[in-house]
Amino acid sequence: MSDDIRNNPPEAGLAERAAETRSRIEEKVRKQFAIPIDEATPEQVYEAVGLCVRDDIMDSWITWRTSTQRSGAKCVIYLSAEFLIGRLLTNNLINLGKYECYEMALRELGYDMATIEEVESDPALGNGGLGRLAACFMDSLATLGLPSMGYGIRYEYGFFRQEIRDGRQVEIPDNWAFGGAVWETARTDRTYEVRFGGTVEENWNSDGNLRVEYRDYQSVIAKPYDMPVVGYRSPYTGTLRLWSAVAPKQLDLVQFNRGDYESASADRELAESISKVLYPEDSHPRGKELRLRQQYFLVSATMQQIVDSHRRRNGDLRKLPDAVVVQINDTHPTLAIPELIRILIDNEGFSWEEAVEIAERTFNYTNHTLLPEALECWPAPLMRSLLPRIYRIIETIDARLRDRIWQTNPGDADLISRLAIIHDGKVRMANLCVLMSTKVNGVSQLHGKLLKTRLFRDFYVTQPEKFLGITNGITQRRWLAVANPRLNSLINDTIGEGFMRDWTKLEELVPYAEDASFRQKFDEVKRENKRDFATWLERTHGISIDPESFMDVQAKRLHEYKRQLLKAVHILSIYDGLVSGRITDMPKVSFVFAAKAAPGYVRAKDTIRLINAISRLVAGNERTRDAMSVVFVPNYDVSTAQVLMPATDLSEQISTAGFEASGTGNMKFMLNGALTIGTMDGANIEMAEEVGEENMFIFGARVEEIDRMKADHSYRPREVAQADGRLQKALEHLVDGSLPTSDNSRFEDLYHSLMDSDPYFALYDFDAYDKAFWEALRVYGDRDEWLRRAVLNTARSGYFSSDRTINEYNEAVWHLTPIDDAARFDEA
Ligand code: 4GP
Repeated sequence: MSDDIRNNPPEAGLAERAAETRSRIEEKVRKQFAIPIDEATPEQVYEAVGLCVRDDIMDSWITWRTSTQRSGAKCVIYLSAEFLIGRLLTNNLINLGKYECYEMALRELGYDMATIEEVESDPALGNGGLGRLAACFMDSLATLGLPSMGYGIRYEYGFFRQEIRDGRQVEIPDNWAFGGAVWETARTDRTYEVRFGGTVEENWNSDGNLRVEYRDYQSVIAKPYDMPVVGYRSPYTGTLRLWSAVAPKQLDLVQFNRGDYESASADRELAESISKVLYPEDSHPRGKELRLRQQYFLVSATMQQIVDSHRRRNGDLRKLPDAVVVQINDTHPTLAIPELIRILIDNEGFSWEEAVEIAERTFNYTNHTLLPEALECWPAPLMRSLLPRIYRIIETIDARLRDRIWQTNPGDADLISRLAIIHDGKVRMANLCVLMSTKVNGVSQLHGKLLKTRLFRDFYVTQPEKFLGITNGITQRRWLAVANPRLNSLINDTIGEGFMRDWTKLEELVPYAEDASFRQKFDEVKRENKRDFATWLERTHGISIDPESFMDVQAKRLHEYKRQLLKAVHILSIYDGLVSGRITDMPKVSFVFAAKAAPGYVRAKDTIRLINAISRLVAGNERTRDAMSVVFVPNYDVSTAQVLMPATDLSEQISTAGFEASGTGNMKFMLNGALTIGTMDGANIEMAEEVGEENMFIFGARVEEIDRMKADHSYRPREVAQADGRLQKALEHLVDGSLPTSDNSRFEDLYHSLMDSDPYFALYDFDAYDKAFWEALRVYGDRDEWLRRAVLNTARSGYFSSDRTINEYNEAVWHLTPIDDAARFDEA
């Protein structure tokens, strides 16, 4: 990245501030590593810089934390098993308004900021969509000055690092702690005990009070690490608190001295395994005991701490819902609900009714997927033995629910079986969340509607006021200012920098879509970003790509409903067309994929193998290799997205209608001036409303059509394939041995999944996709028209700011008071 991109003209004082920063960095290197700066490695310089930035943050962090706590202002707790935060150095510097200063200081020390930025590891403490959303939300909460804390788990190993060997995904453990750990502060003064297993005895005293005795349990200590969340030019610094599990005692010395080394450290290992690894699953939960332990560990430590702080500060726990509102991010933290009830009854002496009433006013739940197989259900026996007291509480909630339904709908056993929390030997987490939450929201308007009409219909009928849709958003700070400094500067120079805090101001760019000289500059930004991406790809993965080619990108988790397979089969049809001479006039296209597959999801991993085989097929044929290329970018993570999205021309958002809850990648591409080829699914629908359908390439079956086919079983994928020669021929590659694989394996399972059932209607939408794709290439041929639409996409993306999303949550769900605007400052 060139030096001046992120910089406005040097202001008065910048040189002095840079000089001061420079000596602070030098000093930090000396104190931290006992060496002069000229002996420091880039890793040491990174750490020193990180620590200086952290020092810059500390005062405001302490001030705001203590003053919001003292004032008793209501605070939102964002409870999430995942926070995909990405690298923090550049983001924090931009939000603090100190990027130029540090960049200049580093330059004077002989370092280039880009080199230092890349030293930082990307903490992959999440699997995908909902984890990244949580990170965008934290940024917006701090920027908007809304009192907030995020609570999650400090997994030692985050999401696996993906390597591609012989065309296959290989999962490598990813220990992120170096580099990322610069930002955290261990809070040894705030530890909590979390109990597992054992037995529970409930005794009623003669005065009618319940006494609960816990025996023979195993305990683990939850130790918090706090990370500051720096808002954009905001005085308010939020906190992300991540719990790490440690054994209650270091080592059993008696056992150890007896020579029983294994038992002596067994407890410790079991305890620490809890925060060892993030489960790399999103839509295929396996009933794993460790996963359940992780979930309870997170919520127990969090709820104990919340109750504790509230009691200390406020005294009256009845007022807890006035001071704290908890947002449950997907069902993973559901046990927070029975855990709060447990604490209130067992530790604080509340009655069942009081405890339940407090809990019902405290929690809200966000759902992120309609896939029924992704809704968590735990085997009741597992929960009963691992969390006996919690299971008892859930049983009581369930029994009372059943009684209520029996009274309102006598004899309706079906309704009971649909709404029950414990059913068929399983504990249904979503039902528990919906029942006990004040508000339940979907993450786009379509998804919100489908929650009401499909997934939670029975709940909706009785409590319609509970349900709403709040469309997701992304932070423009990371996804524009950090990821695309060139476009950021261009917009800054054109309409001023107000859009960083108020993204609706991007609208002011709309007239510039008609301005040829602006379009020219917009085009140049994209071209340079493509060159940067090509350089990065070569340097990082040794993969070459033509930066002059049309960049057609599908980057997201690998899942059948997202239909990477539709895209792959379509590429095969283009290959055939080029080889046979049917296609003659096509600009050079790079088809780029980036996706991780859940390790146990065979079909998803096979799709990666297929894409890599197509890549080799295309590269091996002289009629295709100069016309197109297929590139699989390994290890898709936040940092990869930051270089890939600004370089993209066409964004692939082609899920089967009714399956993608919202999508947020779609918004990031749009903001960065890509045009979208997509179905009417998730937030794509709202993108079409904002930018106009004519500025996207919308195709394919709508939700109603898909629903109809599912209901009447009328869909015959094989007939669709047989009726279309191109499709038939493209599909044959999967089984005829023409695709080069290292072990001559073929793709029979993928082939049959499409031909025999095609549950995601990929073949059904093939022809519509094909037409939309060629229309996209036609428009791309008309540079002015393409650029006009690209500018409009950026200009009309303001609605998708996570600031807007957070404001909606606040108005409809949380009701927090922002920290006084007058206290804000513009310059650091
Ligand atoms: C994802 C959804 O698949 C995606 O549509 C949505 O944009 C995102 O959550 C954030 O709301 N779901 C998950 C998951 O990440 O694990 O279910």
